[in-house]
Amino acid sequence: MVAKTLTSNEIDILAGRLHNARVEVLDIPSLADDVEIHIDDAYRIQEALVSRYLDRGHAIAGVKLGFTSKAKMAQMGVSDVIVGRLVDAMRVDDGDRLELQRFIHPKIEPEIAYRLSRDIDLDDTTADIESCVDAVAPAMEIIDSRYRDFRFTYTDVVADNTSAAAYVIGPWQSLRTVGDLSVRLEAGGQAVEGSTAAILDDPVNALHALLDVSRRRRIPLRAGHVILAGAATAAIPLTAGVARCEIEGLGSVTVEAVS
Ligand code: OOG
Ligand code: MG
Repeated sequence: MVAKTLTSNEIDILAGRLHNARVEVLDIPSLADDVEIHIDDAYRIQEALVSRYLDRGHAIAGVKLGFTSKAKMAQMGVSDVIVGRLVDAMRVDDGDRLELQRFIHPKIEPEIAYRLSRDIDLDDTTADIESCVDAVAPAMEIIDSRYRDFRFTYTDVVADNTSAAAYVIGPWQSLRTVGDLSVRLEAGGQAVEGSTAAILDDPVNALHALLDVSRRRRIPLRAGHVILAGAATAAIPLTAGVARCEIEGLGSVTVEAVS
């Protein structure tokens, strides 16, 4: 069955449900339980959801990719890359504290961050995203699906701004190849290890995937934006204590989760 296009009013109501879930720290059932959502409308809901941050004086700080690793795709039962927006309110400084009460059921994952040094013209078919990136850093993302038990469909998670909740960036360094570096994340007494090669074989490929999705979904890519390339391993639950991610040759990044 083909999902019918939702009206602006319906888009707004669904974005409102996700917004309230975040603000009230109360999970909701899958939107797909009530309504069939086309992927185009899922990105419209995401935009309406993010605009609620902007209405409150926040600014877009960047973009994030999701499901760029086989481990994440398997963990979440999906099979395609997704893109969400990062807002300044989600940023935590390296080493800072993060209040767990803000979140429903947070998980943390190791990421590679890139920094855009120039605006990208989405209509320029010759645009070269690699030449518009000037720095790379170890990073961690805190994801917090607004859906009960992290159970969602592909369109659900796009609508929910790809579970984006918080992120922390380690020391920026000039751009270099980060194709196959070992990654270790420790949080809440658990540890996961992997390689940056799990990110589409090389995180640089996430930049190309991002440009492709951004063109189709009209997601602006601007100088100064942070790009999270997608988790290198499965996510682990974030509980009180220090979470730390170390990436070979890039150093480490930490956050202290407090209850
Ligand atoms: C969706 C977010 C996925 C990643 O790096 O793959 C993501 C989720 O797992 O809830 O951020
Ligand atoms: Mg992520």
